Amino acid sequence: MGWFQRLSEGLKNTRKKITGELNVLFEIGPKVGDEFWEDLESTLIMADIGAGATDQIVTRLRERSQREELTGVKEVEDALVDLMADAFAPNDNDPFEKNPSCVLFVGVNGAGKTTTVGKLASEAKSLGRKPIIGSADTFRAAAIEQLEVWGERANVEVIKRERGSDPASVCYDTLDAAEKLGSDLVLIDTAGRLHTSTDLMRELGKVVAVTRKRAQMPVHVVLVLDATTGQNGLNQAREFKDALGVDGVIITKLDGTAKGGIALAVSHDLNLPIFRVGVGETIDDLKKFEAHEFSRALIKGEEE
Ligand SMILES: Nc1nc2c(ncn2[C@@H]2O[C@H](COP(=O)(O)OP(=O)(O)OP(=O)(O)O)[C@@H](O)[C@H]2O)c(=O)[nH]1
Ligand SMILES: [Mg+2]
Repeated sequence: MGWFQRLSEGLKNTRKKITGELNVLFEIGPKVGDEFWEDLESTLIMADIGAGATDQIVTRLRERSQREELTGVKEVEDALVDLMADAFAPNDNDPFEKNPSCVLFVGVNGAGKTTTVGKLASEAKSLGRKPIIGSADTFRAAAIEQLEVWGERANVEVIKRERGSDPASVCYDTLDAAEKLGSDLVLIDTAGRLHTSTDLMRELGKVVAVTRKRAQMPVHVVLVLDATTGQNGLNQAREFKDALGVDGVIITKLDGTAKGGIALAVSHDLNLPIFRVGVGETIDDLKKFEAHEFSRALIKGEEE
């Protein structure tokens, strides 16, 4: 199955939520006026894409429909896909394409941080880069072992200390090792924590600050968000962004959820680029995010 098909299959449940309504709406077409636009607005809001993005999309679609006299189902649908893609924050600063680059992965418990680090290490390796992994989750039982399994799968070295060590020291060690080995991509896993836990967020702030100070390469903070958490993901993103200055997000578990629309709410409302999306648990199930492709999979489910 090609990538678009996998994304489209993953977004099936989110799409179902939208297209039932949309198909009825599009059959009638924008010629019915206010009612059409109001119904379109509530359909998009129901799909978790948020009031801000919805308002921008519907206002622009309405203008365009009037200006270009769009009435056909396909025309309106294509314009909706375009405008939805435009509502995402631009993604022109991908830390995984920079060389060299150090990335700290943060997020709530179970979001998919460790898995994502493994997938990215493998991707970087296959592109001929020299990644290295740091295990700064020194808190959760078996976190280090889990990361080592990913390191083996990706054939990438994992720098660690015993459980309970200071996570900032692991970041130090990892950067030391990266310099010695000539690594050009440093991927650091951190312990999951609730965005509402002030102490743990402060600790993470310290880890980020120490890493920035020590690193000779640019340091980026990437938030990993589980799509299935829906609207709560928006709160998580806001808190992590405020506390740490997040550079962008990776949305995991888009496979199967009906809440995939949250990707747009987070990106639009908080002006955060989406760097990657996860659609499964295996090493190849992570791909670069493309706004147009995503929007098309969400609305139409088929390739152009
Ligand atoms: N279906 C699906 N599962 C995923 C995806 N990404 C991660 N997972 C699963 O989510 C679960 C948690 O993943 P982890 O990588 O351990 O999450 P974490 O954020 O490191 O968790 P903590 O370290 O406990 O905070 C695992 O069972 C993963 O296989 C994805 O894109 N799709
Ligand atoms: Mg983890």
